[in-house]
Order: sequence, then structure tokens, then C-alpha cells
Amino acid sequence: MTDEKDQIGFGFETRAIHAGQEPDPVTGAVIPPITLATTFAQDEVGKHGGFEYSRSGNPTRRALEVCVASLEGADFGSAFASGLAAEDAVLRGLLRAGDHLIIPDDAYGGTFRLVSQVLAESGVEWSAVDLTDSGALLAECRPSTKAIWVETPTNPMLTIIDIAAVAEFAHKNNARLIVDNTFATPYLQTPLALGADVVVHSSTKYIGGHSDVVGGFVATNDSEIGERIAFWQNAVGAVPSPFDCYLLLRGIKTLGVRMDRHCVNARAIAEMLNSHAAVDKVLWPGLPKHRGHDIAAQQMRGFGGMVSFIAAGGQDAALALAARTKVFTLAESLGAVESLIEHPALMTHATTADSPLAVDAALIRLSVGIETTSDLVEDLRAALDSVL
Ligand code: P1T
Repeated sequence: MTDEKDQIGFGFETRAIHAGQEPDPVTGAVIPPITLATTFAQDEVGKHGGFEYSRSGNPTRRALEVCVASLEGADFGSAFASGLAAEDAVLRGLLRAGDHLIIPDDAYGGTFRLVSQVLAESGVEWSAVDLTDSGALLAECRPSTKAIWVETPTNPMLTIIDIAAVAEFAHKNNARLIVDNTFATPYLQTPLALGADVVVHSSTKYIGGHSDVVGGFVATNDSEIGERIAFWQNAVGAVPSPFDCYLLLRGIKTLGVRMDRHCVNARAIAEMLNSHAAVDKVLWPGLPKHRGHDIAAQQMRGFGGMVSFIAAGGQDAALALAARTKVFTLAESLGAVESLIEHPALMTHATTADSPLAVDAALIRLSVGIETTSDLVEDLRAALDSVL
């Protein structure tokens, strides 16, 4: 579905600004109009300009789909109303009763809820595996295993999974590899180029980048999967509004510069945390001592803006400092220009309690924004000092 010129020959930032977004042929408007029409006039029955009804296809959404697909190096892209709607399309669209799915033992809590409470109801079996452990992966793989779900870096532990290695394993075992690329974004990591079959996004996060739109995306180079996802998008109908598509297109234009700045600020925060007595362990793949540092350095073009850490004083210290920052806002979600702090065990990952995906109660997750670096470092340092 992407035009050839949207894929080939241009760099990331050029595609982020232009792919799918030619000046309007009638007015010359350089930004695609927000096309609110739900229906499109036909000259004769079946003879139209490419759009019939907005659930099936909308020009603003099409511009977004071409743009994000181009950034992921994908031939097919479908936009959804949320990241979970995109995940639902991939999982329920591709898996049948009796199929087996391998998920990571560290992933977004909502993904776990979708798999364990929705997908399981339609008869799909699943197991949670430490995907950094190839022996564990081999032990869990069955003849019925049809897909492996990867997040890397993971939410919230920032674990790094070797995409190329898991892709090779999946394909040897006739399974598909799906990668949730929300934390890295296509600016820092392109899973399809590393062998993944499908890429999924919560575009609510870095792609939108401004905490003002909920969205999801699926990208693939496999025409069979691409058609199935487009069918699911139309048949189930969890589509984003034209205004949401516009907000996402607007956000994407600065994705590259935002990510560069997120990475710089995250490094400063990780280094401060690393030497603070109120911190037991820092989880950021850019630190050379991080378990996945070498793989991250190979498969990513930067280490990202998410930093997690274990508070030395346990849950009480974690909750106290989460309430005491002034520049970091205590809130769920991530990936926007403003810095956020949260307590995964009681917030974003509460749904994983008592499951293989349960998280440490002393864990704090930071979405490091693009504010002035020293303001962020000093804000967090003051909160940490206060719990010593
Ligand atoms: O919220 P939604 O747009 O539906 O996206 C779900 C989702 C999917 N994948 C990952 C890796 C995610 O982090 C999320 C949403 N996560 C949060 C809201 C959060 O605070 O972690």
C-alpha cells in the first residue's frame, strides 16, 4: 500500500514529514486535510476516487498508514483506535482455537490481560516465557505454537530481546514473530528488517508524542497478514477518528528529534540513579552493565527514553518518591514530551499481580521527557534524597 517513493531513497526524518502527505492536489494545502466525511460520492456504482465509507478507508487515515508503514519499512500498515485494538487485530485475526502463543514474562499489563482474559476465551493457548533464555523458549515451543510475541525493550523492566535470534527460532518452528515496537519506535529499531513478521504499536506513546491521542498501528511486509489485518480493521471497526490521525501525523513529524532528546535525557537520569544511595538497581539498556546492552547496541540506533529502577527502601520508598517529584508527573502512559513517573505494580501492571508477569513492588518506571536535562535530574535527585 505504500507508494514506492514513500519507501525508497529518503531518510527517516524526510519520510516522517512527507510520506503519504503530498500537497493537496486541489488547494495545494501542505498538510493533509482532516477529512471528516463518513461517506464518499460515487460516479457510478463501484466507480469512486478510492474511498467509499470512512470505516473502510479515510484519506487522513490513509496518509497516516502510508507514513508509519514507510517508517517501519513495511508494505502494509493499518491504523487502529488504540494499541490494544491493534494487538487484538493481530492476535484474534491470526490465531485460532487450539493455536498456542508464546508471550514474554515481562510485557505491558494490558497485553497480558488481552491474552489471558480475552484471547484465551476463544480457545487460544498461551505460555509466558523468559525470552532471553533460548532453552526456556525451546522447552515451551509446541507443534501448535503459531506465534511468538516480543516486546523489546520490555515494559516495565527494559529487558532486551534479540529480535533476529527469536525470528530465526520462530521461523524454524513455523511460527510468526510479532514485535511490539512501542518503546523503541521505528526511529530507534526496525523489527521487520531484523526478521519479524509483524510490528505493533501503541501510537498513543512516542508516535503521537504529546499525550493527547490514543492510537494503535500494525505494520507488515507479508501480504497475507496485511490483508487479514485490513479485513479485521474494517470488519471489527476499531478505527481511529480523522482528527486522531491528524494528531498522530503531526506528532510523527518530530519523532526523530524528540527521540534524540529522550535518549540524551534518559542517559543523564540513568547515570544519576546509578550513583544514588536510594536506588538498588537501574534498568536502562544504555548502561554498559545492563544485561541486554550489547544486543541493544546492535539492534537499536539509540537506547530510548524509558528508565526503570528498584528503590532501595522497597515499596514504601517507591510510593513516597513517586509522590514527591515536581517536574515528573505521577501518571500512567509514556512516550510524550513531558516526563512521567509511575509505580507499575499498583498502576500499569496491576493486572499482572500473582501471574508470571508480576512486577517488583519496589519498581519505579520513568518516561523521561524532553524538558531541560538538569531540571529533570535535580527533580528526581531531590525526591530520592527525601526517602534516604
Ligand atoms: O494504551 P494503548 O494505546 O491501547 O496501548 C497498549 C500498549 C501496548 N503496548 C505497550 C508496550 C504499551 O506500553 C501499551 C500501553 N501502555 C501504557 C498505557 C503504560 O503506561 O504502560
